[in-house]
Amino acid sequence: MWGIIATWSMSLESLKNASQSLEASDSAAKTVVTAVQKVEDYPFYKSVGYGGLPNENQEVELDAAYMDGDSLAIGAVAGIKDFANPVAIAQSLSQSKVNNFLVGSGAEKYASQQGFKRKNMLTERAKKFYQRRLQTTSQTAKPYAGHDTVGMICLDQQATMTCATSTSGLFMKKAGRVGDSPLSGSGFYVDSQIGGASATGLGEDIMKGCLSYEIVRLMTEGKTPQAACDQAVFKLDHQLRQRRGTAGDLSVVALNSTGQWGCATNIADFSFVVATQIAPEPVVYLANPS
Ligand code: SD4
Repeated sequence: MWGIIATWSMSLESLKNASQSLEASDSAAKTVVTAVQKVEDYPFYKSVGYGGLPNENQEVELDAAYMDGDSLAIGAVAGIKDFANPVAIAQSLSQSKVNNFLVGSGAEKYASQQGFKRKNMLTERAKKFYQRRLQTTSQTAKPYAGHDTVGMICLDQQATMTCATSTSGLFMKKAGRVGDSPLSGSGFYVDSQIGGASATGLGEDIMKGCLSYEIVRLMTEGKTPQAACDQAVFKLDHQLRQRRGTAGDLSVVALNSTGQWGCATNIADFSFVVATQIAPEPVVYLANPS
């Protein structure tokens, strides 16, 4: 059995290729990194990779992670500038015994030493968007509330599972701000013997519930991916509303080791994409709060 699930409809094209790779018995490692790279390379997605929106200093700082569900190896980068494919750097970091999570200039030095491709990730389009947004933001004092972090979980025919995330984080974030996406257990987690999960939304709130690990933990107890996603998102949303009156956006996807999948959200029309061996043509679904 193979399967792949990804946050947001922007992952559709990537999953078409991923579906073919998995059908041809490619590894989950190669498939997930290639699929996330494709999203990173596309200039019109405003919160991932090239064309991602800048921080308050007009710099594009990217976060990404990779996890191997067999060895539980993790690699991650945060606040990295001027490199084309943060997810590939994260995967490379997962292969070391230590120094798996590098930030800022340390991550850039590593990427450069390893020969990763340098690229100015700020596009003219993103600059213009920034300027327009700056005007409205200073009038309404509302930060950007778009949510398009890519997170994918993949199961290959050899029963290995992997997952990966990549994001430019919140638009107009402070320099050095890190969200949930590169944090193990919050933005992602995968164990080939059980399953994996990935989150998107307001990182500051996702971290409060270690959402991805919580979903995998619930699957370990025997819950289906759907039941685990519902329970984890509902509980955190409830806790936050009870204690401070509001909850940030929380959306998750999950896949287990048998290819069953699930999703949950507390926002309207959260889109995600799924392909499995049983239904290999990727389908975009819309989820709503239940
Ligand atoms: C973050 N969770 O940096 C990310 C943002 C996100 O879709 O998911 N956007 O907080």
